[in-house]
Amino acid sequence: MMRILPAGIILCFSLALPCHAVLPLIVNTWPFRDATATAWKTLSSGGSVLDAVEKGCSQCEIDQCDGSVGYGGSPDETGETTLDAMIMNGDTMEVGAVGDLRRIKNAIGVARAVMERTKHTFLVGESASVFAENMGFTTEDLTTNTSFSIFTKWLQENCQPNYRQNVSPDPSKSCGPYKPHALPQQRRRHQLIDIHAHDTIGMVVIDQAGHVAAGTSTNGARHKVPGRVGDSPIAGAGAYADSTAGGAAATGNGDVMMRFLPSYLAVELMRGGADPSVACKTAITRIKRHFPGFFGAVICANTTGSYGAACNKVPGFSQFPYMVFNQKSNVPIQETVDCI
Ligand code: SD4
Repeated sequence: MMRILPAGIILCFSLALPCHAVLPLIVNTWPFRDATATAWKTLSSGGSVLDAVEKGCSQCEIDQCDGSVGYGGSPDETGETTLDAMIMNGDTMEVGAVGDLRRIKNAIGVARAVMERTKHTFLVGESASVFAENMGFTTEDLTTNTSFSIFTKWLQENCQPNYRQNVSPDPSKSCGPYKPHALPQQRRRHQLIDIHAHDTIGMVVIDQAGHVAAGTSTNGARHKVPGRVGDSPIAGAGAYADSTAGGAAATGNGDVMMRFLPSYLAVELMRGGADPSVACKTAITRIKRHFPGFFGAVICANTTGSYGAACNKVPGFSQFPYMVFNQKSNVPIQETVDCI
């Protein structure tokens, strides 16, 4: 049994209930502390859960968190940085998303504009940039000295690694241009994303009344094929929110993870009563069954304020750090989960 106090603190009378069950709650992927703090500040100064997700993820876009969020990171095969982002309202089940967004820094802001200023859900590429510009977002070059030098180094190294397969010339040796060749009998299953070239921000915010929002922002995969959109802007893959159950968000190899809708699965499991840690683990296990070497992690939170995370253990990645902020901690706290 549990009782919700006016301050939003949930007392755990049952030992079965995790004692960190406190609302409001912010959970986000990776140790992106400033993003967590910004989301909390937004919420505590009267902002909605959507405002908190938007501002929190925008903070990472400004800070270029780990070089994997926002401008100046993950140049594609042509050297351009393109952005993916989404935001979801767990009360109304509305979603706004952008993929392959060019020349606009505030991708999650544009995602929110898609949600609020169109009847669509997902805009991509050049057209998304035109939409953003029309909505008043500034157009600017997303290239920085850092992204340019990552790109030139990659060119000097014969475009290695890259995401091409079943083409000639041999993509493990060359920069193309590529032409398709006959598919082999046995398809190889790749570990596509370099675990050191990643780190999407995925955030779940739940307020005292149990309203849930979730969102993501990323510059995707380094050296991606132009036009590639990852899991992060896809509802149910990158993030999912439902105020009758909870929220979840994912990070990692989006090319693989998007096929399993791990955020949707985790929320559905929580709806069925699964503890957030168990829900996250199950979402990871489902992918692992087919792609044991995939790199990825999921964060989960339910509407009682319980939360958890899970990740897939691969060489060089055995623990996953994530951020938590609730009434109890009153500061952003970094937590770590052992990968399975
Ligand atoms: C993508 N999921 O575009 C993102 C990248 C990422 O940790 O999260 N890496 O595939």
